[in-house]
Amino acid sequence: MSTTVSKQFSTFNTLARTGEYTSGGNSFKWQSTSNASSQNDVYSSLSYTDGSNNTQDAPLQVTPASNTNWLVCKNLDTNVPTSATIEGIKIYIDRYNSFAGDVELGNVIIKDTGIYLTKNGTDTVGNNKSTSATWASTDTDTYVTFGGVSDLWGTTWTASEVNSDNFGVMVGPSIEYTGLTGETGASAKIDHVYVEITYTDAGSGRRRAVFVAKNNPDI
Ligand SMILES: [Ca+2]
Repeated sequence: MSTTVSKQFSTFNTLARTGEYTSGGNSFKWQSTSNASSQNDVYSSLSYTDGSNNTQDAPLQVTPASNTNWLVCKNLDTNVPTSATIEGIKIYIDRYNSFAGDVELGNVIIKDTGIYLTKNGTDTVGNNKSTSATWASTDTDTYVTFGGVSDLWGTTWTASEVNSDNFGVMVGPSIEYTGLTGETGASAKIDHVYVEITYTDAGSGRRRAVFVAKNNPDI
């Protein structure tokens, strides 16, 4: 019998992404990253900053769509039994694009381009679960999900790997806009990211069998 547990990430950071939009050392980075730890309409959002994360004048336009930094969410606050077999991993993300649109200036478009798990907190592993979805322009406090109860994202997992402080998910969208000045990406908002892990634990099943035998003299 499988068990599914819902777990919260406790460490969040922004991380440069290969091939992302950069100019003069500036890039779109996630700010206030720990705001993604709970669903409370307090968000992590992008800002166009230099290598020291000081805000810079954003490019006049970004077209075609270009990738931004990863938001890395890792370090679960509870542990899967070390004897367990991991059956599936499902990621929940509550996010939206707060840019309302402007008939003269255009629009800011935010799309999923990378949704990966990570084992070491810095490198992607397995499959990209992005379907290139465009982020909705209103916050409905609903979650989009990636993976599932029997989905290992195209790789293998041990309990110790998901228990590692560096296990997590890397969320990297693209940004695109034309005809605007100083769009920093602040309309890209992530409210909450969490994970469900499904596992079977043969070890606990054996322990239950021993308990029955010791308490039944007929066995
Ligand atoms: Ca939040």
